[in-house]
Formats: sequence, structure tokens, C-alpha cells
Amino acid sequence: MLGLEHEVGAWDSVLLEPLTEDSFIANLQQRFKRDHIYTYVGNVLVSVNPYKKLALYSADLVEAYVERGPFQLPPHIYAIAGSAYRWLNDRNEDQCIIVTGESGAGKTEAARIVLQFLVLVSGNSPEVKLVKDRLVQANTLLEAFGNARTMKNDNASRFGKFLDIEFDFKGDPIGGHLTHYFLDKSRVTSLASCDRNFHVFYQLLSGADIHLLKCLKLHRNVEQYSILQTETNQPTLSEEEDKNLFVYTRNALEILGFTNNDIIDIFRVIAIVLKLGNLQYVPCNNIDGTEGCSINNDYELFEVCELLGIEHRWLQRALTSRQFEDGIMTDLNAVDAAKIRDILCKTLYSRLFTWLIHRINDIIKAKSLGKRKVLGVLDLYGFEVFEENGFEQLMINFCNEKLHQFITAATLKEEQEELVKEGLEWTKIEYFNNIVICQLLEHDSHGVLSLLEEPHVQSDAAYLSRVEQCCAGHSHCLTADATLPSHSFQIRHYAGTVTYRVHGFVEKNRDTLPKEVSRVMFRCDHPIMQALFPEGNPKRCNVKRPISESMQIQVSLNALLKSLAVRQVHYIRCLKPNELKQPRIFEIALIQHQVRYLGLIATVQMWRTGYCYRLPYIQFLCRYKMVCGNTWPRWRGSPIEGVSVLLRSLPIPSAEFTFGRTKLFVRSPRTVFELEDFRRARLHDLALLIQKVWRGYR
Ligand code: AOV
Ligand code: MG
Repeated sequence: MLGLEHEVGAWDSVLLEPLTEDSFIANLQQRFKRDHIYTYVGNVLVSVNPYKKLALYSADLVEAYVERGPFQLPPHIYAIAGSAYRWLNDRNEDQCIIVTGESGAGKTEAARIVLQFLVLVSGNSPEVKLVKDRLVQANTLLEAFGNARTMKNDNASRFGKFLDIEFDFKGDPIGGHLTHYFLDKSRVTSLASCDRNFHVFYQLLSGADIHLLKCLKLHRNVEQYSILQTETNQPTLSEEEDKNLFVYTRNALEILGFTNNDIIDIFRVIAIVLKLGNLQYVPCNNIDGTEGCSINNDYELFEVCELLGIEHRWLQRALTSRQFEDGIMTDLNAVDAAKIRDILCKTLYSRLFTWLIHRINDIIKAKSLGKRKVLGVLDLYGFEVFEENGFEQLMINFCNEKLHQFITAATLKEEQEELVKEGLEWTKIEYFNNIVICQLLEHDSHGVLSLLEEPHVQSDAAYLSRVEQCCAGHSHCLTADATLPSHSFQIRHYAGTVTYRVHGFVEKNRDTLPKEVSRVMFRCDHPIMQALFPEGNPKRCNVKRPISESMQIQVSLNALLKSLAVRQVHYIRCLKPNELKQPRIFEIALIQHQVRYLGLIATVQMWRTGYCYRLPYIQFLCRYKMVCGNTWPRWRGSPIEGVSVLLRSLPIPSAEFTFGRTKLFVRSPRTVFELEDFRRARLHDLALLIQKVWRGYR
């Protein structure tokens, strides 16, 4: 793998001659056939999912990539991770690796490989080892609770994840922080026919020993639980696999420092969700003639109450009746009661997930004070389009749209604007700017997401009618059209057209649990219920209404993108070669579609004529003047003249540099790393010299 003689096609698409979309794809295909799944576009890494295990990842290869530096070895994720890690240590700048691609393209695997690289490359003192173990286990744990099988991917991330790792001055991890985005919690109670619920449900049922099952009042049989049933019931992971994965999940909890009691409490919540989901309601008539309901399988509720540590009558009342503002109680009919049951299941699960992340963050937080440099890895859910798409797909696709906008702005728009501003000769490169779609979605007053927040939008029909009023005629939105199925609207996203059915939008966006249910949950004897339902505390008046899902995602994504804007960003673009999840199949049309919407050809063009790095003259001098021959550069006049003197003394071709109005532009990343190598060697020599002088002095 390491030898150049075995390389196939072009490592870096920038070198392709001629460069066309066809030659770009043919190069990827040629490489993919020989298991060379990685290809560069400048310093962007393109990765094509091989759908099979490849011998590409090992400690030896990590070492090779660390020693040889980027671009001296075949393209690899290790090279990208290595650049970020080097940049962090050498330049003391915060880094971020953004992994993108559609569902099943390989983002989560790529993020895992980056983490594996960082683990292997850093120190091994007992403290550092503990930090690294915990970071890895946090990943394992979140996959069990936050991933699930979908039609697109057997291990689809159902939440967005940003892991920031903090490093000390030696380059060793000392802690980390996880941020999560929109968990697709509706799958807890409603599954598409080929999907599974979150992995942890199946893992627990297959993997728990008989004592644990008994303690949780569970049966091993998946068929006993209605939230795990789908029309077709095809859980592809075998029971054996789930059983093995349960061992990993449990180990992860232990290594993260959860006590045995904590672990039982966590699984107790999972059991409660499973059993609550089984509650069946039957309609009955109240004395006053209104329709009420009763619970058909009350034994399940009794067991739920035992697991929760609450009296049966309280939970039963909260689940079958509703208290209005004026204090009057009315009985719920069976349909409304079932809705409350589902909201409770979803709320319990999603709050447990958030609680786990908070606990993990406490555990992995750096112990020493002071701000250190961080390297973040962003792994969101990929763009999704199914036969039927709902609220979850809109949230997920909105995230992708925003991230795409960030990348387009950073790599194509701002880049070109800066070159023009700096007075460099430049032929404009055309690309599609999806800002128009972002605005369609998040416009303050009439964006598709903002309309969900309007106070008078209380039903899906009202919402659809507002979308029709406000977005009709938009070039990326189709509404009230004869070609559309009923109750739907269509958005032409950057990555494809998606038809959204509005069923459940309003409820899913708010998902508010009735106050009386929160109060009962807060009263439970279960140790984490008070943390999960703080609004149920009778002593806490005026607790704010929870922010809606769509607002939440907009606020948190904007905060994330703002924080990324001040970092050095590295990109891994994952491509999906086929929809069958099979190795060796490279569907040209599918790849072409992704290459187009990711704007990869524009990226290659940018790299062919553009620059990878730039620095104001004075900063360039400060950092590199020490590499100037044997002396400091001597010059009179402005910093730009100092930089000219400095560059003339270096064995690097002058074509690598271009002088702008205020900054020096460097063409290839190779040159930046060469400069860094010179600087490092110089610092090393200086350190030796100082040691020598110091010894002589003593
Ligand atoms: P995703 O993160 O991009 O989808 P994953 O990283 O989960 O996709 O990859 C999907 C599956 O492809 C994995 O479970 C592996 O079987 C296989 N795979 C991906 N990358 C590799 C690789 N480098 N080597 C071998 N197999 C790989 V989603 O989370 O659905 O957007 O929401
Ligand atoms: Mg994923």
C-alpha cells in the first residue's frame, strides 16, 4: 500500500489532464476497483465507501504517515488527521475536521478512523491513556444509543455529533467535549417498515443476562415489544451480533466510570420505554357522556410503576386524563392518551440521551484549567431522501444544507473574493451557491422552518397552508401542485429533490409533555427522573416552555458554524458508490450526482489555479524569519520586502508564492509543511546550541 509502484490513477485529481467530470470520475473508479478508496482534491480528501474491510488502518501506517508527512504517501485519512494534528501542535491553532457525504457514505467510519489515528499518535502515560480510552468509549456508547438501522445504512447516525478533543502542549489529549444535534427521537415510537429502533433496545434484550432481564422485568423476545415492531420486521443484525455489541456498550459504560447502579438505572429507563410503548388503551364512556379510556394491559403499567418507583394510580391518572389551566380534569379519549404515551416514551429516551452526553462531558472534561488548543471532528447525519419523508428528514436535510453553505462559502466564495481583493489575477470559477435554499428554510418571518413557530399554526393543515402562501413560486419550493401527493410540499435541495409529507410536523416540532405527566415523573423514586424532568418540580414556578425542535437546531447549528469559522478546517468528502450497500459496485450515475452537488469539479479547478495558504506579511516574517539561511533576513523598508529577501534564501521555487496587496499566498500544502520542517529543524538546532552553551557555562 505504501509503495508508489502500486498506485493507480492520479493521487490528486488536481493533476488530471484533461480535467473533466468524466476524467475525474474515471479516476475515482479506477482507484476504487483496486481498493484505493482515497483520492485528493488538493488538501480535501475524497473517500469512496468500499463496503468491505480493507487492510488500510494500522499502527504501522499511522507511524508512516506521521513520519513522512502529507503528500509523500498515497492519499489517506491518516494524512488529513495528521495534517490537523501537526497544524495544532506546530501552529497552536484550533482545528476541525469536517466529514460530509450522504447517508451511508462513510462519515461515521471516517470519524472513527480519525479518532483511532489520534489515539495511536499521542502519548501513553497512564493519565493520557485513560483520557483516550474514555474518548473512544464515549463514541461506542453514543453509537449504541444514537444510531439505528435505516433503509440507507445499517448503522445510520440518528443524531449529529461534534467531538472536540483538547490537547496539551506535548500533543497529548487531556480531555474533550461532545455536542449533539437533533436526535431523531420519533423513531422511538414509529418506525418505517425496513428500519430498526435505536441499537441499544435490541442489544439489551439479546445481551442482558437472565438476572438483569428479571430485574428490568423484560422478556428476551423482541416480538414482545410493540415499539420494536414494523410491518416487515426485518432486523438484519443477528441476535448474536446484538448480544456481542451489548458487551461493548456495557464495557463502555464501565470504562467511562458509570457505577453498577448507574448502569442499571440507565437500562431501567430503556426497559420503561419498552414497556410504556406496550400500553394499550380501550375507549370507555364517562358518567357525563364524554369519551374516556382505560388501559387494557394494566399489568404493564404496574411494572412500569415499579421500575419508576411511583404509585400506580398517579401515573395511570396522568396518562389517561388532562388538567386544564383552570384546574379542571377531563378524561382523555384512547387516541389522545396513546399520543401522550408516545410523547412520554420519546421524551424519556431523548432526555436520557442528553443526560448521558452531559455525564460523558463531565467525565471527559479536561482536569487542568486554562484554555488549550482543540481539534474537533464533525460527523452529522447525511442528506436523506426516502419514499416518504417527514419532519426528521427536513431537520436532517436542513443541517446538511447549512453545512454545505458553510463549506461552499469557505472554499469557493470567500476564497475567490479574497483573491480579487488582494489584486491577484483570477478567472472566476462558477459554482452553485445554496444560500438561496438556506434562506427559503430559515428566513425570519416566512422560512419553511420559521412558519412552524407561528402561534396560530396549530395543525399540519394550517402549516401546509402557510407554506403554500409564503413559499409558492420560490424556485426551490413546489407547493399545491397536481404532481405532488396530498398534504405535501417539495424542496429542491442542493443534493436532490425531497417531497415532505406534513403529517405530524406541528406535534413533532413542539412535542410538549403535559405538565401533570412531568410532575409525576419528577416524583418518581428513580434516581435520574428528577434530572430528566426538572419542569415537573412543584417548587420551580415559571419554568420556560422548552424551545421547539426546529428553533433548537437553528440556534445550535449557527453557534457551531460560528465556532468553526475561526478554526483551520480540513475536509473529508465521503461518496457512496451504490445504494445496495455492496462492495465492488461503482455506479457512475450515483457518483456523478454526488460529485455535482458537492461541487467537487469547482473544488479541483480552485486547487489547480488557487492557493492553499496565506498570511499577512508581518505574520509570515514573525513565524519564518528564523529559517533564512544562517542569519536573520536583512532588509530595509516594508515587511513585503523582508518576505522577498527571506523567500530568495530558501530552496523553494518562487512559483510557489504569489504576492498579494497585504498577504503572501502559498500554492501547495507541501510548501507549507516544508516551511514548517525548516522551522522545526532550526528550533532544534537552536535548542542544541543553548544546551551546549549552558553545559559550558556550568
Ligand atoms: P454515514 O455515517 O455516512 O451514514 P457510515 O460511516 O455509518 O455512514 O458507513 C456505512 C457503512 O459503510 C459502515 O457501517 C461500514 O459497513 C461501511 N463503511 C464505511 N466506511 C468504510 C471504510 N472506510 N471501510 C470499510 N467499510 C466502510 V448516516 O450516519 O446514515 O449519514 O445518518
Ligand atoms: Mg453516520
